Amino acid sequence: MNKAHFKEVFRRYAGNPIITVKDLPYPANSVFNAAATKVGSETLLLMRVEDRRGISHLTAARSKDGIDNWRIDDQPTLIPGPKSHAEEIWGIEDPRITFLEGQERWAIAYTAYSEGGPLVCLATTADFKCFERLGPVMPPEDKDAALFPVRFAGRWAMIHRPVPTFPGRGPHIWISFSPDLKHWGDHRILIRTRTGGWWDSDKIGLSPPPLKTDAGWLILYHGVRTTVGGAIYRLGLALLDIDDPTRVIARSDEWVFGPEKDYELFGDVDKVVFPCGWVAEDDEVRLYYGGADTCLALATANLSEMLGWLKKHNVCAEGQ
Ligand code: BMA
Repeated sequence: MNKAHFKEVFRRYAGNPIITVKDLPYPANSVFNAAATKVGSETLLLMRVEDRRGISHLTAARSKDGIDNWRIDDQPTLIPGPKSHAEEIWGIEDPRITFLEGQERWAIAYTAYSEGGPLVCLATTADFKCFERLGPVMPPEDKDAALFPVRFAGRWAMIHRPVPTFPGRGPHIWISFSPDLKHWGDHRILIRTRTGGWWDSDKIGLSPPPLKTDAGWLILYHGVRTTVGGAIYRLGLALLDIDDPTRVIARSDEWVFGPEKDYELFGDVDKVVFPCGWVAEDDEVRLYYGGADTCLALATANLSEMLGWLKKHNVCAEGQ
């Protein structure tokens, strides 16, 4: 289909990028890949900021409408603590926030860049000022993790993306379960990378946390294809059964969103759209994404349109 005739499901905010390194109150290299949540009536972003050594930390930004007038913390909000948390030696990256129902706390799943490679860590907070670290919950290499907001038969569930040492088949998206957020097991593959020429044939990973809808858990994931011009990071949709999140009931054939604008095409890493957070209010979803590993941008979509598009593009007749 001609690109020009594709009806955009996600519509870019005309004022993009919404936050760049020039908006930070201290010097840094880049600001991108932010988690998002509502705190009271405000939208909070927990942004990945890469400093001028190349090490990332997380900084909070708050806005009344989730679009502009962002108030950014004067100092980094959560900094790597390699003295007590050795796994954070080369920084903390790409957070995803989930409000845990019944706990009155948010959980943050983030990537710690350890000497053994990137791994998944969890922390919780009640105010985005004090954080309680649970430490590493998945060994390297593993990233792109987020929790579901509810328990399934008494267990928490987490989506993540381990990288296999087994050659030939790309890294898949996995799901694991835990009684206490600390000890994880019952690991299984949830969504596989495709093969050959597909847009998501080299690697895939969860983007924002799963979103509860009447049709099931809506999943937005990034898919990577490596070309002679470098890797292209695009986004696809999937749907999981509401009671059994190990069951994939829909997955899109096409990508639903990809790099097209200059702030997505050119930056520290070209041709990347990388969301780590979305906020749903009634039928409207605001998606916050990193553009080319350099800035933060916003796109909006209607939940009903996303689900309608996924139904039309679903490759799962029965599960996967
Ligand atoms: C992924 C992560 C993201 C980054 C993306 C593109 O592996 O490291 O933080 O945005 O690559 O460089």
